[in-house]
Amino acid sequence: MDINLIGVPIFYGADKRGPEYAPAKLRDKQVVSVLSKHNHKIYDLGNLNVPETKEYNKFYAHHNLKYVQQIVEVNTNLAHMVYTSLKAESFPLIIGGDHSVGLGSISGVSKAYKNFAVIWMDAHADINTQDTSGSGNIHGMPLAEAMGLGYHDLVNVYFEGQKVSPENVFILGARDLDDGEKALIKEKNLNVYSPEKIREKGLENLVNEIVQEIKDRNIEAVHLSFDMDFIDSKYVPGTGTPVSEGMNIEETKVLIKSIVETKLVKSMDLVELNTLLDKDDVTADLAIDLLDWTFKHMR
Ligand code: 4U7
Ligand code: MN
Ligand code: MN
Ligand code: MN
Repeated sequence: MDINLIGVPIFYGADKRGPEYAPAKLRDKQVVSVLSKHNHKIYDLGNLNVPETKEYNKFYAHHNLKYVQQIVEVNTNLAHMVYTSLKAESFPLIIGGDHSVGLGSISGVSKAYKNFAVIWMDAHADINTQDTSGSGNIHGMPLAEAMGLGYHDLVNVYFEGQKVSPENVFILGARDLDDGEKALIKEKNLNVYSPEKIREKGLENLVNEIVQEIKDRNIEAVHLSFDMDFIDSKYVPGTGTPVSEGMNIEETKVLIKSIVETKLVKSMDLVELNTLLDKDDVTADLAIDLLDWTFKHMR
């Protein structure tokens, strides 16, 4: 398989420094040769430009959205990189950065595929809007924006309107939801599976169930968006918003393997590795291990 590696060194969505160093860290850890082992050809396209800004410009466009303009600019460029990669039949692997990049990735996929699904592995649902977010941090909102909910400039990134329909979104591992997010899950009847629910169903069963739904709907592609905080906080010191009661590393691998083996995954994000919070590189090494595992099972 051909893989386009796209670094997005951004922290504006988290409003906390650290995730912007992840692409360089993973390159130091030889991400390119690790992925090449599995008979893939890796094209490292480098990092997207992230514009500098002054801290006092944070709330320039909206009082409860930090750095909207910068996030819109980066995600527009990311969307086009993802779209052109897919058109060239090269798998876009997006290395964040914070999770605000999920919006650009999904927007690019959305221009390439009419009928696709998103599997969002995360302790959070990332479906806040400017009206429900307590933090104003846009990394807690990308999935809402991709579903057409939220601030106009974010909803209309790359092209106007909704990028993915809510019934094609599957959120795995969620265990820290804000009140507004809970309300939205009810209202839209979103597919959200907590770690507890995943274990109850059985890991492979759950994936089979999702795949069945996806196949029934003639879905052509799946975008996998992996937030490092999906994994239980005791294994991931190097992430900005860690949450306990998550799945362990083995369980995470079982899930990823069965998702990837469906052959439907055509693009992926790996986000929210915060190198400044990491201890002895354990989270960076874990990110490498997960990418190694993921692309070993990808053919
Ligand atoms: B991440 C939060 F309030 N929901 O909106 C928020 F708990 O990309 C966290 O999943 C968002 O890491 C976490 O600020 C965003 C908070
Ligand atoms: Mn997230
Ligand atoms: Mn998260
Ligand atoms: Mn986080």
